[in-house]
Amino acid sequence: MSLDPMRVPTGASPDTRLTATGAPPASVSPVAVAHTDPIAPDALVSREVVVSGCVKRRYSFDLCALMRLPTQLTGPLDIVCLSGRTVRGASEYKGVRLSALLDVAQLRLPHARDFTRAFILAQGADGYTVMFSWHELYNTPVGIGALVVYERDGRPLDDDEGGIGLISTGDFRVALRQVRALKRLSVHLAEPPLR
Ligand SMILES: Nc1nc2c(c(=O)[nH]1)N[C@H]1C(S)=C(S)[C@@H](COP(=O)(O)O)O[C@H]1N2
Ligand SMILES: [Mo]
Repeated sequence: MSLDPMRVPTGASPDTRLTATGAPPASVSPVAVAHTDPIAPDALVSREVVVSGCVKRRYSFDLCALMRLPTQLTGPLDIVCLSGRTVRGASEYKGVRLSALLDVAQLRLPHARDFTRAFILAQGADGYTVMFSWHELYNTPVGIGALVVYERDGRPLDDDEGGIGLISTGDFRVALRQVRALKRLSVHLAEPPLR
């Protein structure tokens, strides 16, 4: 099955604005463990993002390559951590859809329907890793706001801000899937359960 008919939406328009809607529930904490914010190490910076794993073409996107893809703008956004602490507010991030990078690299699947169990791991320079499912990215509104970003409030993300990053504007707690210094997007297939 071709992925194209299921893309959401088809043909991204340049400079589309996304605005997060809806308030988070009282608690979105999925686990009962204490959450502490890691200390930002120095020189944690990314200048290119590698797309690897189950793809037809392993692909490396530097800033120029990202800027050739259709631009997306977030609109005002509060970056809130799991604890409820606001890490920062931003009036706008600029970037491109995570799915646009995947569309360039193209998923490599043993069987056409295997996209239903595909997932993507997004990893920062320090190893910080978050996950998106194919369905989230292509079959829910989350995919519209899952962006690889390179600019905030009209200025490029400095080295001390990690350079290229990732953000998911549809999340309740945006800080968690905000990956500073995004280095790698790897595509995987979950193992089907044994019968
Ligand atoms: N690469 C990387 N990104 C990360 C983290 C991290 O440890 N490494 N921590 C996350 C968490 S828990 C929070 S609260 C925010 C903190 O935002 P900041 O590092 O941009 O200030 O980054 C998120 N992104
Ligand atoms: Mo955090």
